[in-house]
Amino acid sequence: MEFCHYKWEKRESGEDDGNCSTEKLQHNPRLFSLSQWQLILALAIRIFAFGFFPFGDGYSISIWFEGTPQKTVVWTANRNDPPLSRNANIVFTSDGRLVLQELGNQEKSLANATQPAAVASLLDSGNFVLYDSNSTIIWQSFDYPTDTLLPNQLLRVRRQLVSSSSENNHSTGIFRIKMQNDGNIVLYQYAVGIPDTPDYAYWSAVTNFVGNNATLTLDKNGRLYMLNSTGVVVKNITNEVIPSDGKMYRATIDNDGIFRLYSHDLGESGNWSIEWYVPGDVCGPRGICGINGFCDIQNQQAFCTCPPGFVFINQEQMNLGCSRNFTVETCSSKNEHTKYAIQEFQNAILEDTAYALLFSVTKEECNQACLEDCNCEAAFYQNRECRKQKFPLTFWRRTVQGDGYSNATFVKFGIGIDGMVPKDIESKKVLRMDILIIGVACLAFASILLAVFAILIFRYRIWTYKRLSREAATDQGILMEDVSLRAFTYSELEVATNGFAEQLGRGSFGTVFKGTLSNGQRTIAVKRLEKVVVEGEGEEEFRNEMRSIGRTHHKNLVRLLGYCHDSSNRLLVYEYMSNGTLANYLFKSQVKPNWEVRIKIALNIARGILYLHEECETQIIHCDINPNNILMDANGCAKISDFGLAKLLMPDHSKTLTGIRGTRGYVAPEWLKNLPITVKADVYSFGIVFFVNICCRRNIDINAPQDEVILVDWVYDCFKSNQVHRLVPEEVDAESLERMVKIGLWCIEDDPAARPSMKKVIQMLEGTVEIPIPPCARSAVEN
Ligand SMILES: *[C@@H]1O[C@H](CO)[C@@H](O)[C@H](O)[C@H]1NC(C)=O
Ligand SMILES: *[C@@H]1O[C@H](CO)[C@@H](O)[C@H](O)[C@H]1NC(C)=O
Ligand SMILES: *[C@@H]1O[C@H](CO)[C@@H](O)[C@H](O)[C@H]1NC(C)=O
Ligand SMILES: *[C@@H]1O[C@H](CO)[C@@H](O)[C@H](O)[C@H]1NC(C)=O
Ligand SMILES: *[C@@H]1O[C@H](CO)[C@@H](O)[C@H](O)[C@H]1NC(C)=O
Ligand SMILES: *[C@@H]1O[C@H](CO)[C@@H](O)[C@H](O)[C@H]1NC(C)=O
Ligand SMILES: *[C@@H]1O[C@H](CO)[C@@H](O)[C@H](O)[C@H]1NC(C)=O
Ligand SMILES: *[C@@H]1O[C@H](CO)[C@@H](O)[C@H](O)[C@H]1NC(C)=O
Ligand SMILES: CC(=O)N[C@H]1CO[C@H](CO)[C@@H](O)[C@@H]1O
Repeated sequence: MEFCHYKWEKRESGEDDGNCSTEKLQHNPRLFSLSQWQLILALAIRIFAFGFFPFGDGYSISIWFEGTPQKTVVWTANRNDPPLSRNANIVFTSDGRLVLQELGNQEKSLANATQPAAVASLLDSGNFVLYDSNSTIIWQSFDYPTDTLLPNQLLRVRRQLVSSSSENNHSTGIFRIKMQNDGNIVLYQYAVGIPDTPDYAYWSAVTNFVGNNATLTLDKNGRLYMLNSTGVVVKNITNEVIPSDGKMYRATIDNDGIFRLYSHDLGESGNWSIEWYVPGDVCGPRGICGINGFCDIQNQQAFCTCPPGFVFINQEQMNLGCSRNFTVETCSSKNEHTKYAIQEFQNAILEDTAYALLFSVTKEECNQACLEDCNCEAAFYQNRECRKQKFPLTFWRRTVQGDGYSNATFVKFGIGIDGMVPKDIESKKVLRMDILIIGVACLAFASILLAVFAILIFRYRIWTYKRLSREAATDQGILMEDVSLRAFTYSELEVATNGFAEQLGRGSFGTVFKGTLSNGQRTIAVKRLEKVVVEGEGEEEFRNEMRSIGRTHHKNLVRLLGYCHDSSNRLLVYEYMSNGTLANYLFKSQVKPNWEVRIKIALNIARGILYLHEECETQIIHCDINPNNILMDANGCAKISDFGLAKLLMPDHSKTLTGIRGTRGYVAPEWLKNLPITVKADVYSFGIVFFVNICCRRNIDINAPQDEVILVDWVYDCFKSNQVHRLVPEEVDAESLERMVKIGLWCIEDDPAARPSMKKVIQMLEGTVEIPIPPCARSAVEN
């Protein structure tokens, strides 16, 4: 096989493309028949160009729209490389490689084709392709998108577009849009090490479980849609468009994190016009103003500012966020001269990481509470709740009016000394004067002063030491009180529940009643504990336990608002979950939740358990996860309740127990075998709840045919006989279903060590890791 060795040089600025001979201007010009080019143009329609594009003080190798006045770049090779010098060349070597040669630098590959290429060509679609000698495509730029998707380009599963760092610099920026293998299209913050988890996502097309190997594509009419693995349109992302021949389209994730669909009239000299974009809120892209930075909206654009006392870490790169421009005194070294000022940011929300919550307070009270608490650095006020925060603040932004959050007011407490006037410089001056005076004094009265100082300093130290430790203890006390919850009296709760009139349900730990607080403004659920029988369990221990539960804040956990410990009565006050238990939701509701909803619920539950196991201050093993203590809120979000209660009955998890805890059918085999209980016991219970949830039927259904009575046995049989489709009431994607069944089977492995951690379970549910075939070592444990 013979290959030609051609090269072409970078395009000189201002040089007229018309210099190329007509022979070069053929449709889809083939690189191997040309030499000494400036750039390759897909000239039949004169839309795209490939070659050296001005970048910084040099060039980048790019593909751009030649047919528009803006010369918009759509692809860049080795996008994170520094600008190329004038003497760089693109060389198509005689052995069929496309490389970059630059004086003094190592040769660099531009296309990683596995075989030698015979022909390179820029197609009219803007795709730069390499063919082998049989005219088969062996490499194409469309497979390695940067920030732009062009018509007929496919964004395949697990591929993503990553934004550019600025309009004129196409190195990777801080946002990305990913085609996930669960079929979802998600916008995430981008940086090395940031995983595909909802914590970093800021928009999704909510197309999960459309199926596997789905592909996002843009068609020539500017319509974005998804194809399944067989090439059938399964989901339209943008609405129907009126076909138009005279328009060019591109979909770009811009450097401001917004994914936009643009159009441009062919032959027109105007700008690109925006056809569609997500998210709708310019402050929506997560991380746009970095940590502590506030994203404001000005002229419909995101505008970053720093709170008082903070400055941009880098004025040129506001997404790095803000840092303090003076040192803060810690709570324990509080001195009387420190003053605090407050700045209110209206209609602002942030990622809530409150360390303390106050309920039923006014804005003024919230403001005052933060001012008086030396631990409080900011507070977030919404729905009569005051959430005290510490720096750093994340995802802090102005809300768009009318999105339901607009009533939220963020109250920021700038911290300063003597009313926000930083004294650093002044106090340094004073210090220097002191040194000078002491120096002179020392010369005069050296020995006497030294002796006196020694005694004084020694005494002062002891005194300050004592004072500091006392203060630290008080501060600790304040903090504990804040975090701990409201302590109710029995009669208060009797009134709130109207004499325990309306029973909501009975759980393993007691009966739950509905009630209201603050003159009917807040609905609550009061749980009367009935089985707390640990001998000698004093009020203090009970309160400590309540505090530790009260410190848990997670969107998939039911929040504890307060408690009551009056003589023999122990009651817990929880937020009210209007849509009842998961059990009722699955088995009793008129319209059964669909597959997607059920998967979402499984993820909610898994995230709540993960928080208990790994993310809260002290690890909490739930011990009784079942569909009756998973509750649904008004938005269809599942939340776990009753966590932390097992400890009240059974203070030492590592000891073996005489009675079986937990709910029949949901307990892990180690409970029966008197083995130590670990977090993996919860993973087992989760596995059972998971099957109940995805199969939408009871764990034990006596009305079912005999071999289907016990759900997990039936699941196991169906999995072995390749009939998992029988498990779900509706038609679902077979591969997704099989994956789900495998996840559940891993969770209910007999051997606790073989069960995955909740973190792993979530990764499997999100489809970010492969799921091996479970060993199915489950012996028939009949509880
Ligand atoms: C392009 O942006 C990257 C990342 O922000 C930066 O490191 C690089 O210096 C920039 N290059 C030029 C030529 O401005
Ligand atoms: C080609 O592969 C090399 C080494 O694996 C890598 O450094 C380079 O970024 C790749 N280039 C492209 C264009 O994918
Ligand atoms: C081209 O096709 C022929 C016949 O189909 C085959 O033998 C040969 O290996 C192919 N060459 C390449 C580079 O794929
Ligand atoms: C999805 O793609 C993988 C490899 O990329 C392949 O093994 C699998 O069979 C595909 N699944 C479907 C349903 O096409
Ligand atoms: C997508 O939109 C096209 C054109 O409006 C329509 O024909 C098709 O049925 C839609 N497909 C889906 C899956 O909604
Ligand atoms: C294109 O947009 C830029 C900035 O948005 C503006 O300055 C310019 O006037 C526009 N050009 C045309 C032809 O509309
Ligand atoms: C800190 O920043 C503020 C403006 O935000 C400025 O007025 C003040 O002088 C700065 N203080 C120091 C010590 O740099
Ligand atoms: C919650 O319950 C109400 C009333 O029963 C119902 O109308 C609503 O659809 C439910 N919401 C969800 C998300 O299930
Ligand atoms: C705290 C706050 O801003 N509350 C406002 C919520 O919205 C109502 C009605 O728009 C206002 O009256 C409140 O002042």
